[in-house]
Amino acid sequence: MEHVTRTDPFSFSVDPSTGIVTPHDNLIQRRLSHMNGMFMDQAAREAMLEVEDTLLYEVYEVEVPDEAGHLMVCTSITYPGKVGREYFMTKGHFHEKIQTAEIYSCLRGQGIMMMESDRGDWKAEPMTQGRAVYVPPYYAHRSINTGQEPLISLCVYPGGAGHDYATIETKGFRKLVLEKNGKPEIEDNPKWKSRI
Ligand code: S6P
Ligand code: ZN
Repeated sequence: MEHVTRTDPFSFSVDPSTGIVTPHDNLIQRRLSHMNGMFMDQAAREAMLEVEDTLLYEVYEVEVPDEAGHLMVCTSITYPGKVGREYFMTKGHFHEKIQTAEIYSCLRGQGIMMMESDRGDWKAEPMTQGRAVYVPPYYAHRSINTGQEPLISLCVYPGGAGHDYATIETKGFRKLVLEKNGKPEIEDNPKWKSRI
């Protein structure tokens, strides 16, 4: 893959049916094996892993300087499926510079953006084609695919924002999205630990 750092004006294409960005510089692929302890039903995850290390989500990144003033841009593609009753989702993170926001513009699919602030406030917003979600500063964010097709968004966030995965890995989100009677339902995470 061509590896460049772009400082001149440029354009790129985004295929709304696959989320593939052309040209892109990095492709991140997260599989079930990368999500240790993140799904509620550990036994269901282990049983799935014995059969296949399923691809849960991908991120196509366009490389621009990771510094204030630039805008980081990527697509986020979460595939449909469940681990036990819990829908496939991203790890979720705070930005390392916690005061930085992000926009997710949904291009395809159905899902929920779960957001939770460092103070424990939370909000779930619908993700569907043609709808955008504003993730404010101080909010961790996770995309959850509750539909039957890939959930695809174009994400834009400030250069230098960085990613803090460790907080969510150790404390979790306060709320989970689980299937109940064939529909997504928001439930308390029994393992959630307050950050305050
Ligand atoms: C980056 C932005 C997205 C996510 C992507 C994967 O700030 O929020 O591009 O990186 O949705 O999620 P995660 O939690 O594994 O980075
Ligand atoms: Zn982010």
